[in-house]
Amino acid sequence: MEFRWWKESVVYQVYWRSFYDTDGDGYGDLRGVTEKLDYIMGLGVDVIWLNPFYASPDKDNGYDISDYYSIMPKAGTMRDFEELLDGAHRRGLKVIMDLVVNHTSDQHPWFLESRSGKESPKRDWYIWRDGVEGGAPNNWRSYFCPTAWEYDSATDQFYFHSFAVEQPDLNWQNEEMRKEIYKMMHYWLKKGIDGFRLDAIALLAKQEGFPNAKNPEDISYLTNNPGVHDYLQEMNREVFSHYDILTVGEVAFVSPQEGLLYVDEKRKELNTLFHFEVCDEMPIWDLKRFKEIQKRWYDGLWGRGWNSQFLNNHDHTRLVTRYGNDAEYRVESAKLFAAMLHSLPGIHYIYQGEEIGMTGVRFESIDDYKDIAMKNKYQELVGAGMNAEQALSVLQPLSRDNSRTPMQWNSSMNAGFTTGQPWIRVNPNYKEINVKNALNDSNSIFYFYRKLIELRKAYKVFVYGDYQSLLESEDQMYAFTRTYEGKTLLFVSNFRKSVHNAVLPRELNISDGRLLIGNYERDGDEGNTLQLKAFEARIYLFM
Ligand code: TEU
Repeated sequence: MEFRWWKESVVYQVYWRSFYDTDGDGYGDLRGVTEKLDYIMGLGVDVIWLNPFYASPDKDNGYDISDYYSIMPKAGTMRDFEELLDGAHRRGLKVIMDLVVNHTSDQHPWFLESRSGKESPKRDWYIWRDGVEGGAPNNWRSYFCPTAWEYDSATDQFYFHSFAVEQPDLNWQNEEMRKEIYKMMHYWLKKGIDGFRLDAIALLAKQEGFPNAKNPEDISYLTNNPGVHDYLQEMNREVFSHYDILTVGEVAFVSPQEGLLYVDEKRKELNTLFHFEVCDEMPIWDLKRFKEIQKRWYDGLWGRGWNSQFLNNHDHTRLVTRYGNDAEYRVESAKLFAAMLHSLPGIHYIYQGEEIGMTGVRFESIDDYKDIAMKNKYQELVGAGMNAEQALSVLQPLSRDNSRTPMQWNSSMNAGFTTGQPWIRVNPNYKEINVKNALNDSNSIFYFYRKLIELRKAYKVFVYGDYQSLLESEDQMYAFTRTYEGKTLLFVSNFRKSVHNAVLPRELNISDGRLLIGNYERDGDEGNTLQLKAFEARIYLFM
């Protein structure tokens, strides 16, 4: 496989609006990211992924863009961005931008023009259809609404939206529109950014004729439709191939075979993808299933395309709360998941706050939640007759706001995030869980992440090693090896809350290996039987 810098990278995701506020308006901002670059660099990561900060009415926290060329005032100015980019580059950090090209805001001038009349030159830049029998053109749901169509009385037609009503989908069949998008991509790349995280990129092509779905609840009809690869190959040819960048696309509802088509190095589309077999499709931790997913994706991609590893982001409840243990074993489980993800094949993504073991939240009132997806769903459930309290408790565990609360810097007011009124409530546990405490404790989750990243730099086997799963029949223990150029890395772990023995294959004699890192004090295990404590994880190296 070809060498590319991003294969060896660790990415740190900055949800800027919740990261650090420098002007007291209650929103994090780009200057806040710049101020914290030394902190980010201190973790040892290589790349920063910034969530969208383009001009936007902000109905979906920046994923509804109204001008691709300017910056949302909450985030700052173009100058602020240039300073951030410059500060990052001076520290050897790369910056990738989140880019949303499946849809725009309904306030984007293109859409306003498109909406203005059937004869508008931009009519075809979006997807307009006549209704059927007085209703929507078909029975599809959108990600955020019970229907994917919005009626517009001005022209007596419906427009299509895969997400919120305020996020009309662009019509990728329109070549003029595609050219405008490519031009805009060049604009940012020429500014010197190091790549894109491509939002909802597998949604670009729509099903021909928009046929009714048998089961409208299964929204996989929105994604991975014929034609999507033509657009991505064109995008690569027109834009990506001219730069040495990282492109990572969101590709939901695909098998590894389908996923490979997006990232196969020979096909020249994207560098890597986020598949959602874990984060979207595995609501609670299921190790057996996780192992099976890892194996299938490894078999599907390895040697041909590059995978990504993550267990949370701004859309998914924080990993200790959702998959680990956010009470008694918060620190142990956070470290276990970190060691596991970091040892698996693919780029490792860290979502801000994960490195200090931040947890999800449970706000008491729907008014404390800000997420449009949750709010819409709440309305839908209550509208269908569910009582309000129950609707809230059904939606709380997976609300996207679980991961969007402000970064916890210290134990002062608002966790040191802002001197103003934070746009979303701070997690009440900030007095205990915060960066300052983490940096003062040599045993903290933060330093564990940092060590893992150092190890990746020191031993290429973390990046390039072939993967082999062990202890396959165990459903509460995960062990695997990675092997590369005569070195073998062994990851071994216990997901129980109690002590358990791991019996490794005979040839893996612990006494021959070196413990690189573990989340408990080293003990005296020898031979091939390891006694692992609650949520214990170790990584050994054999050479
Ligand atoms: O998310 C795309 C999307 O909806 C799924 O792939 C995702 O896993 C979702 O959360 C389902 O649970 C992207 C952004 O990450 C998200 O924040 C935006 O709201 C969305 O696109 C629309 O732009």
